[in-house]
Amino acid sequence: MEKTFLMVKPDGVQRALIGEIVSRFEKKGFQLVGAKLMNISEDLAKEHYGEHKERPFFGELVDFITSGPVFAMVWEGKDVILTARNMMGKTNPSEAAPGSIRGDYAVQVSNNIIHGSDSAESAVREIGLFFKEEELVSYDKAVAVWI
Ligand code: 3AN
Repeated sequence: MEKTFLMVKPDGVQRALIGEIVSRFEKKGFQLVGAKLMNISEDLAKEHYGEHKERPFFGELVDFITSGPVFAMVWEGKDVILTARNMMGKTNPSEAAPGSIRGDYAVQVSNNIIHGSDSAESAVREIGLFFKEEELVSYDKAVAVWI
C-alpha cells in the first residue's frame, strides 16, 4: 500500500486547521499511520527543502517552516500520493480549486497551509527524514469489532 508524507505547516497549526485537515483525509478513506506535533530544526528544514536551495525564496521558506510547530503525518492508501496532492490543491492558492485545502483556506503561496510529497521517491525520502520506522503503526492485525 502506498504511503505519503503530509505536514500541516505553521500557518495551518496556528489557524487551528489540524483537525479539519486530518478529517478530510480520514473521510476520504485514507489511514493515518504516523503523526507528531513538532518544531523543525534549521538543519531538517534545509534538508527537507534541499531541492529549492537555489530558489530566491529558499531563506524565507526555511524561516517560515521553522517559525512554529508543524503537524507531521504519514498517510497510507491506494494512490494516496497523487490523491493527497489533488486534495491539497495547486501550490499557488490563487490557482487552487475551490474545495481543495489551499483553495478553501489559503491566500499566499508562501503560507499555503500544507505540504505533501510530490512523488514516490519524495515520499520515501520525506517519511525517512521525519519518522523512525518504529513510529509508524500497522493496522494489519486490527479487528473491526465495532462494525
Ligand atoms: P508544493 O508545496 O506544492 O509541492 P513546491 O515544492 O514547488 O510546492 O514549493 C515548496 C514550497 O515553497 C511551497 N509549499 C511554498 O510554500 C513555497 N513556495 C513555492 N513557490 C514560492 C514562491 N514563488 N514564493 C514563496 N514561496 C514559494
